[in-house]
Amino acid sequence: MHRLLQTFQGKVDQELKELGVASHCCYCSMQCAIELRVEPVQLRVTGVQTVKDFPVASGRACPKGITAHEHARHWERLTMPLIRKNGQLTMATWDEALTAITDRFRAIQRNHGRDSVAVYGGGSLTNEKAYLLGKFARVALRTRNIDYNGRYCMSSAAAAMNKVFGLDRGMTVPLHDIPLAKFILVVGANIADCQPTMMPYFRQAQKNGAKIVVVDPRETGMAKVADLYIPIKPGTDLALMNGILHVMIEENLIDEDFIKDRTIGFDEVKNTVRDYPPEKVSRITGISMESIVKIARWYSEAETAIVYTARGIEQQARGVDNVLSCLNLVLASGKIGKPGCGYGAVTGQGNGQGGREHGQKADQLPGYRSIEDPEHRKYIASVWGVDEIELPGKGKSAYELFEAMADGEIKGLFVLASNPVTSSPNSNLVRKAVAGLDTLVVVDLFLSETAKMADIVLPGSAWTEDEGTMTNLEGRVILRRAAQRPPGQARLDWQILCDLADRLGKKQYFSYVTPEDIFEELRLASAGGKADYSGISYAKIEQQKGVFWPCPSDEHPGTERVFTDRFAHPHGKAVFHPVEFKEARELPSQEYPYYLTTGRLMIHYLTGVQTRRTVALNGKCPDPYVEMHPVTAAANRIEDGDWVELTTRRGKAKYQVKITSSIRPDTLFVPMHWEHEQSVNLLTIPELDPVSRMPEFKICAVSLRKLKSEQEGEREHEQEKVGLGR
Ligand SMILES: Nc1nc2c(c(=O)[nH]1)N[C@H]1C(S)=C(S)[C@@H](COP(=O)(O)OP(=O)(O)OC[C@H]3O[C@@H](n4cnc5c(=O)[nH]c(N)nc54)[C@H](O)[C@@H]3O)O[C@H]1N2
Ligand SMILES: Nc1nc2c(c(=O)[nH]1)N[C@H]1C(S)=C(S)[C@@H](COP(=O)(O)OP(=O)(O)OC[C@H]3O[C@@H](n4cnc5c(=O)[nH]c(N)nc54)[C@H](O)[C@@H]3O)O[C@H]1N2
Ligand code: SF4
Ligand SMILES: [Mo]
Repeated sequence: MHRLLQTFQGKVDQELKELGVASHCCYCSMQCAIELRVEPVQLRVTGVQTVKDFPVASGRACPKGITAHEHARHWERLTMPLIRKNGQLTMATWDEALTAITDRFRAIQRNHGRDSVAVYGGGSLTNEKAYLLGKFARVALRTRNIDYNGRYCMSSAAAAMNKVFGLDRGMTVPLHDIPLAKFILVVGANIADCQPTMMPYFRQAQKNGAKIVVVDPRETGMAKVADLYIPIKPGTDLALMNGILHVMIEENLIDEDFIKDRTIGFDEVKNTVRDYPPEKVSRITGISMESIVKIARWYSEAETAIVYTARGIEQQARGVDNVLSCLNLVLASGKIGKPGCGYGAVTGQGNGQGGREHGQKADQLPGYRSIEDPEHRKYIASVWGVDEIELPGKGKSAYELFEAMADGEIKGLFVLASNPVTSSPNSNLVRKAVAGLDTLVVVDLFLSETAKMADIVLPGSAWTEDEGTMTNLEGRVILRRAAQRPPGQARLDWQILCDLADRLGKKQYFSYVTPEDIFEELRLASAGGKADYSGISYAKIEQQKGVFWPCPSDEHPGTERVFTDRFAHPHGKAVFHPVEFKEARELPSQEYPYYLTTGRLMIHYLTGVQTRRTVALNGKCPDPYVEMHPVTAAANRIEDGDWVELTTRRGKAKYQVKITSSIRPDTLFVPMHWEHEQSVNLLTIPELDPVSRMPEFKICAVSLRKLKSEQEGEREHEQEKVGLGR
């Protein structure tokens, strides 16, 4: 029976007018459960319904979820392979395209070494595809250079959690613990816009008596629900956290027993934070001493508490240290490993969590194994049936891959499900680097900015077409079923990888009949690793409505709460890390007088390739803009709707102004959801965190110039669109 029809068994409604297929929204890390309504003759998805009896969002979905099926059948969807001929992307057969890719990659690798071809993945891929992409790089291409967009996303939080806990599972407790917390600290996370269906958990917590504190330079939707909103100066959160801990120590508010029994390294942190009295921290952060003391007391006095962080503090060149400063607080409070207590790095992409566990990161092998650990290498080599010495070592991180392309060290690039020309910092350099490649291959649904620059574009599969598992922000592994076939000649991503591996002479390692076969191999590969999925199966996921990893055996129910009696380091303790405040790399100056920060809007998703093609969403917000405080606007004689040119040391871009008092007067905000000359990454700084290699998307110095009129702005804007591409 066709795989799609197996999916429908037992779900066919009475009159066979519509089928219901269990799935999860393709966008953010909540992975809200939805049912795809499918017209059964042509197997066409006609709509989406929310699902009440699935935990996580319990019948809720945001406007993106309700319309998430639309882009999959947008008229611009790629349906044929394309090859660049005489400068133009031209329709081609699969045979031509796959032959061209293998011939060109082989020639590059022959002439410049195996590592001269790089692979770049994404966090919207299912676990099966992410796993397969890692294996494809290491076994089929045998290159060390594979990384993915999660480097720009979760890498700082992941590195900090690994240092402190010995394990990176985004959230240490499930969402249903939020209403149990009596205090919640949210640092640099705009959950109201980025995980909208999580908000009812916070409201419930407040009803149960919780106090919520939100730290953000913008008074976001999240900040508006807070009991205390802290409009922090960008880049100074670490000082604030050290200051809060200073007060907790001074006022004897720490949990001495927990520190003694379950942690190591507190004394050094104590010495460090001695230097962060409220007066000093208030000067650095712009936050009142009263607020600093209040947070320390609220946190300590509450019986239960959870701290959440997201990209606001993580996407900085001190992102790891920023998270470490938050984790020092968590450990000193002793509020972790118990119901209603813990920490969460709020994962971003649909499979941001699983995408970083199974091998598309430069230094990782499946199951969160290290590519530099001889035992780990040996195990994965045995699962894959290759010799350990054939496995390449650790490769370059995302932005460093583009630097290596600019230097001519990397000459070929294979991109699956990401738009890095738009989403990388300092895109002027990235554009040049990519334009200089010998061969760029992009597998996507649309001609994204990156795909437009490719030599070969392959039409891949949308989320409604591919079966597979995703791991949500809680660490819950869920399953999406396929509901329709890819349009035209588009193919399933995993089959494309298998076809290419076959042509590269590696067929025996890539023989799968279904995604479930890939998952079965992933289970084995993850067995005994930190992210152990070996006890998870498709059937169990359906039965239990998701399974939390680690889940090391068939009998194991999965692990909702981690660290209940020990942390994941071999000694079982959590480790404090002293961290000192340092200013951001670029501070406002006379020439560039404001901070520029970047982030998200509820209506759009990442580089907007999908949501800008969804009429109901795009209609609400078709163009980017810059948010500016009324005081800043007045100082520059700017009115709402005026056009300005923003300039940083790296580039220029033009935006319409939206005046709002919800932002600090010293800070401008531009959302990241647009490509080409509207992309804010023309302006961002490629300063990287020394440990996580995360770029500083959240802070650089910017100047603004008012354009004479809206027309002038628009005309220049139109003119610059011409002539893009390769
Ligand atoms: N609607 C929508 N939802 C999404 C996404 C999307 O594109 N659209 N993307 C998904 C992905 S991949 C991710 S990673 C997540 C991101 O989720 P978030 O990290 O919550 O979102 P951002 O808007 O990037 O940044 C959060 C906040 O950080 C603040 N910030 C900036 N600088 C600082 C600072 O120095 N200190 C502090 N404390 N805060 C600062 C910004 O003002 C912003 O409000 O969202 C996911 N969900
Ligand atoms: N300035 C600034 N830049 C940022 C950030 C920021 O906050 N500020 N945030 C960073 C973060 S957190 C992230 S996660 C990155 C994200 O950056 P990107 O990875 O560039 O994000 P997307 O826009 O989701 O790109 C996904 C592409 O894959 C395609 N696609 C989606 N699903 C599939 C699939 O299943 N198969 C195939 N073949 N294609 C698919 C889509 O059409 C789209 O073109 O951006 C980073 N860049
Ligand atoms: S975008 Fe996120 S919150 Fe909205 S429906 Fe999709 S998974 Fe749920
Ligand atoms: Mo992200």
